[in-house]
Amino acid sequence: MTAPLDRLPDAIAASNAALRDAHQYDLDALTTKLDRRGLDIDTLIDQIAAFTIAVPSWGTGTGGTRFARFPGPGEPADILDKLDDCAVIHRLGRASPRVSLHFPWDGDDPDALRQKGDALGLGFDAVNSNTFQDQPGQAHSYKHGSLSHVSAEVRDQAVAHNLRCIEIGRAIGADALTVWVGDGTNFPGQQDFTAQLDRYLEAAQAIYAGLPYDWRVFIEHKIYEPAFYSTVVQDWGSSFLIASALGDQAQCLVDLGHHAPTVNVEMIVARLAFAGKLGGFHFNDSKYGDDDLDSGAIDPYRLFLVMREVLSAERRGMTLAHMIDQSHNVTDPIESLIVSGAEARRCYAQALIVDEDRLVAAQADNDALTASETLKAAFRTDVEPLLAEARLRSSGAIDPVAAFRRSGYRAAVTALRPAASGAGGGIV
Ligand code: PSV
Ligand code: MN
Repeated sequence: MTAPLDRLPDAIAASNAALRDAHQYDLDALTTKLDRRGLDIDTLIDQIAAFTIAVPSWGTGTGGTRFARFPGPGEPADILDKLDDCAVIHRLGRASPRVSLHFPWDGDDPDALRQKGDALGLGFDAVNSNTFQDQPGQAHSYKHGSLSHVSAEVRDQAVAHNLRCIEIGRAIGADALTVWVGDGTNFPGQQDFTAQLDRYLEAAQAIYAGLPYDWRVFIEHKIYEPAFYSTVVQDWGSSFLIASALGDQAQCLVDLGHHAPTVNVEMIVARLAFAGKLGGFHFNDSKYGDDDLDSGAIDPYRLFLVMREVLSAERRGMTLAHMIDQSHNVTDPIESLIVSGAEARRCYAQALIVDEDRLVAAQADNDALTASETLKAAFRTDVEPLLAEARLRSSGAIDPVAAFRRSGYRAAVTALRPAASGAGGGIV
């Protein structure tokens, strides 16, 4: 029997053969259009290919809500299966050469992780620590918090876990740690806001002290959940304050879904970049709260506006970690992650073709309408042929989801992997 991953080359070749003529026609038409604007198609394709985004190991399994989880067929049984799925995503979409791991969800065996990554041609992005759940056999519970807990023993345990994440990360070639804690309160008066932050900071300093000199630590904020009244690191202001208190190797991570629905996230991104404290992203989309829906699924225009700020920060020399953080409840996670990587690239490509001179002139003239239309002109441009060509030039698929379905990968792994249990709710 053909090994699941070995099904991809033929599927990509057959799918591309069927689509190649139509793709070339579309690419030629777009080339003509962009040419009129003085934009060179090959330069754009190179820039698009250089934009990569890490996939989250935890996103390869079917996610769930607080109410239930409905696993799909062929769910990965362990981190090695997850990495196989990540390799599929990258081989088809060519946008995600790195994986972001989460510990202890992804075990504690750096050698096995590194070997598997090397065998699949995958690298590792920021590692994430989990001190928002208890693990079997754990000495102290995180029920009432972790880094900000009233008990020094709990805080020490959470710090030790973060230091272990750094150790594993070093062994697998990662160079950043993302810290998100669910610490907070459900009741006014449950904890003292100031004392809680003070304890958090002291614990975060102990983690920071264990950072290798060439590492960064990303502080991820989130408005609410699991705590509903107050959260210790609830907004970009707190994140900035913490990252500033820690030092130069600490930066802020913006998870797109971690803000109130009407908040101007692109402006937060711009502010953090201005302050030199923007470290990276967790891309996803949301309708109401931290929905963790697929990137660009709800508000692609906002993703585009965020990408403009990303591009602007990168043009000023900032190095940003682009990662996806999604929960796939009703789709095949591999397909969702392929499409999400492409959506991020699409918005990045649209940001690349913004007529910046026209925009600057409109701003100088206080011509709000022209300014807005200039952005929309880029956003309305169908850049799909550029994305497809970037994939094609790196041996990927013109239409990665079509090639994935043609490959029969999901059915092949379903035959090999144990069926997952759907019992219980909870996050991915
Ligand atoms: C919290 O909602 C979060 O965004 C953090 O990044 C966690 O690490 C991840 O989701 C866990 O699913
Ligand atoms: Mn996140």
